[in-house]
Formats: sequence, C-alpha cells, structure tokens
Amino acid sequence: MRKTITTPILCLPLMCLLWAGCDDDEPNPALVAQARSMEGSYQVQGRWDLSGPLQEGETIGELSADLLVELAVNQLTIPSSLKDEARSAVRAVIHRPSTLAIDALLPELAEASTREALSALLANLEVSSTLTLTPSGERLRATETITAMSVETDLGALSIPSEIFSAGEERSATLSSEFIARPQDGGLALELDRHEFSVRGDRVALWLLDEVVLKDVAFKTSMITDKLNCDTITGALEFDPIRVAGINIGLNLSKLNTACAQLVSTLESRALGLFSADSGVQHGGRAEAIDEDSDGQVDRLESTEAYSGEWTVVLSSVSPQLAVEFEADRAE
Ligand SMILES: [Ca+2]
Repeated sequence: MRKTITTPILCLPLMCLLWAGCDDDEPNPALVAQARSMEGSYQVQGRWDLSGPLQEGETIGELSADLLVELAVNQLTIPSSLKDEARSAVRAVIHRPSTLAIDALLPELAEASTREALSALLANLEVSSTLTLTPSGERLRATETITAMSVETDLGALSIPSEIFSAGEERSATLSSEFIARPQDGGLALELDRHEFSVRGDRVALWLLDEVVLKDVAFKTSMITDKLNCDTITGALEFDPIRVAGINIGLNLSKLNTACAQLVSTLESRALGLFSADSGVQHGGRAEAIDEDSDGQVDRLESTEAYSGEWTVVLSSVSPQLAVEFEADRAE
C-alpha cells in the first residue's frame, strides 16, 4: 500500500525535469496558438518623434550653455554631496551670459524659427523596417531591422541616406535588434520587449539642419566649432568667487576655458550638444494583432498607446522620452 503512494511523490521532481511540463511550466495552449498565428514577416511603417530634446523652447546657445555648465562643474574639486548645489550656483552665474555669447557667435542657429523647423522635422521621422516573428512555445523570437528613414518636407518626402542614420563602420552600429515578443492572454495582443537600435540621431539632426532648415543659407553645421571662440565665450563671464556651503568651489577662468574647449570638441560629436554620438534609441510595449479575414493568421500589427520609447544615452538636462508608433502588415 505504502509503496503505491510514495513512488509517484518521489518521482515527481524528476518527471518535471524530464518532461519540462508540470504545473506552471505547462505551456498555455491559447498563447501557443496565438504565437503561431503571428508567425511570419511584416513590413513595418513607423513614426518616431525625436524632437523631445528640442521642445523646451531653448535656443542653441541655451542648449550649449547647459552643456558648458555640466563641463564646468566637472572641473571642480568638490565633495559629491555639494555637486547639485554647486551646479545650481554655477548655472546662476554663467548660463545666461554664455547663452548670449554663443547665440551671438551662431546667429544662424539662434533664431527660434530654426529650432522650430528642426523640431518639426524630427517630430515626424518615417522609419521603415522589417519584423520577423518566429514562435518558440508561447512566445515569439523577434528580429526588427531598420531599412529606410525619411521626412516629409514642403517639397515632399525626403529620404535620409542610410550612411547618415546608421553608425557606418563604427562598431556600435546596429540597425537590427533581436528581442522577445509575448502574445497576451485574453485577446490578440502582443507585448514587444524593449529593443535597441544605435540610430545616429545626432547625425540625422545635423543633416536635416543642413539639407532642409539651412538649405538656402551659407552657414552649415560643420562651421559650428570654427565659429565658437572660447575667448569670446569665457570673456563674457565675469563673477566673484562662488561659495557653496561656505566653501569657495574654485571656479576660475582657467577651468572655464578648459570646460569651453571640451564644449567645442563635444559639439563636434554631438548635434547641438543634444545627442551623444553613441546615443541609441529603444522602444517596446503593447501592439494590437489583427486578423482581418478571420482565417486564424494575424495580418497586421498596430502599436497601442502602451508602446513607447526613449533615448538610451542623452544629456541629463534633456528629456529622454521618444514617441514611437507603427503599423506592420504581413509581407506576402
Ligand atoms: Ca488573416
């Protein structure tokens, strides 16, 4: 009698191990079926809004001054506990005059209309990609690869060359991302894990400035670093020793000149001081899966409001948020 009871109990863990199918590990047949109904390749038309960092109403001078404040604070030898207070104090003294000095050196970029025009373009990037979904139990292995990028201008759609938005030969280059997608219980919906692309938002912004916004202007963004003269910028900064919590934080002209030299070289690799050269974008979230002809095979995916994105590396003073939406049609 005893034997017939104890044997199954002792064997249970081993059986689970061998069959990988006890209790919670049992694949949900509904999710497995959903995953199979979504299998295949899709053509994705996405719209990205990369204008987040430009929507604060700041001029190029202000954006650059934000960066100068950060770089100047990094020059200081102060306890980390005082850093926030020191940043506020330095900002209060140098931000406004350096903004005016930089805007005066770059009048072509200081115009509000320039920033607004660039912001409007970055807010409506059309991004084409392919998406393949391969079932694996109740999940899907997904690969998304960006194939093209364009913007709508007054003169019609303009393609952004791939050598601009891709990282070119740099090692971090990847326009293809692998991730997991999870069909959701209780309806045709798919949760796409956050996945990252090292799209060069900085180069896209500079290219759009040159090719569209400043098209009829002799000034080009490659002239930014030549025109930013640190003697002029730091010469505009006059201040008494800055004290924080009773301590002189030691900001002087020499440290400001070092910070300004760093600003100029940083602007060479960052568009307008906004996007770091190695900034990536990542997005993910909920998509609706639509079976238009009710044949059991999903034909279309559409992002929902619960789909979002963000910059992966961005200046601390600007918004990392990135709006992304897409529709994907099954490729025949
Ligand atoms: Ca169908």
